[in-house]
Amino acid sequence: MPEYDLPTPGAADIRFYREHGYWLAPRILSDEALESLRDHLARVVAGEYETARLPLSRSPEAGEPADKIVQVNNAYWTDSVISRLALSPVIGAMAAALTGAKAIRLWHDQLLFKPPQSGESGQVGWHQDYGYWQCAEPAQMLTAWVALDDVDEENGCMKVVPGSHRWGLIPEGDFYDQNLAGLEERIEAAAGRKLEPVPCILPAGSLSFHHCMTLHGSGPNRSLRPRRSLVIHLLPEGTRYRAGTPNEGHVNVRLLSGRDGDPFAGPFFPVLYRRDSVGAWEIEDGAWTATE
Ligand SMILES: O=C(O)CCC(=O)C(=O)O
Repeated sequence: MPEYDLPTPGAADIRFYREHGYWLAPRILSDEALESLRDHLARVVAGEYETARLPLSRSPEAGEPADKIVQVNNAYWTDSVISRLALSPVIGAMAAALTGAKAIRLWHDQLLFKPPQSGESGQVGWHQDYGYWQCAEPAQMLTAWVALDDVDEENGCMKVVPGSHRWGLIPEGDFYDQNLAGLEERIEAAAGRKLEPVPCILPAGSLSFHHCMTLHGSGPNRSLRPRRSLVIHLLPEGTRYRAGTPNEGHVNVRLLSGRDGDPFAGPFFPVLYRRDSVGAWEIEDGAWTATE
C-alpha cells in the first residue's frame, strides 16, 4: 500500500517554481528506503563500489580522511540503490511538471556528504549551476536535491536566492569558494542587488528543486548530525550541445561526442520520465516506482 500520495506538483507549485526559481517538494522516500540509501551512501563514500564501476570523479579520494565535504560525481554508476534514486521516474515526473518538458533526462548526479561538525570545510560557495553548464542550452535545466537526513541551518542545509534565476548569469559565482561573505559581496556588486537567501529546510526523504540560474550555496555543518544528500541534475528533453562556450571542457561534452546543436541524449543521459510512457505507480522497496 502506498504510504504517501503521489506528489506531482500542482498548478500553484508550478507557478511558485517558475516565479521563485525553486520549490520544496513533499516526502517521497519511506524510512526503509532512507535506511538503505544511507547504508549505500556510506559504502560509496568509503570507496566500496557495488557495480565495480568507478564514479566519474570524487573529492576527497576514497581512503583519504572524510573530514570535509565529500563529493562523488555520477555515484549512480557505482551502486544500484543510488542509481534507482538518481533515475527515479517520480522525480522525473515532478521535473517534467515544473518545466513543462515532455521528457526528463539525467545530466549527472552528485552525492554530497557533510560530516558532523565539519564546519567551514563543508561550505558550498554561492553559484548558479548554469555557470558550469553553458555548453547546454536552453538554460532550463534543473536540479532535484534529495535530503537523506533532516536538513536545517544547523547542519548546513542548502540556501537559495528566490527570483535570482531572472538575474542573468553572474560570472563571480563559485561552488568551491568557501569564503561565503566575500563571495556574497562580489556577487552583490556584480548583480547590483542584495542577496536574500532562504534556507531549504527539509525532512529526510523529501527534496527541493532549483532552476539552473538560481543562486544557491550552503553554510557549515555545526551539528553532531551528518548532512547526506543526493543531488540529481536534470535535463529537459531537447536540451542541446552548444559548442565553443567557456564550459567546452565539461565532461558531458566528451561523453556526448556530438556536434554543435546535437541534443544531449543516449546512454550517458538516461531518461527518468517520458510523458505518457508510464501509467501507474506503486511503492516498491519503500520508494515510488512506475509500473509500466
Ligand atoms: O548541497 C549544497 O549545499 C549545494 C548543492 C548544489 O550546489 C546543487 O544542488 O546544485
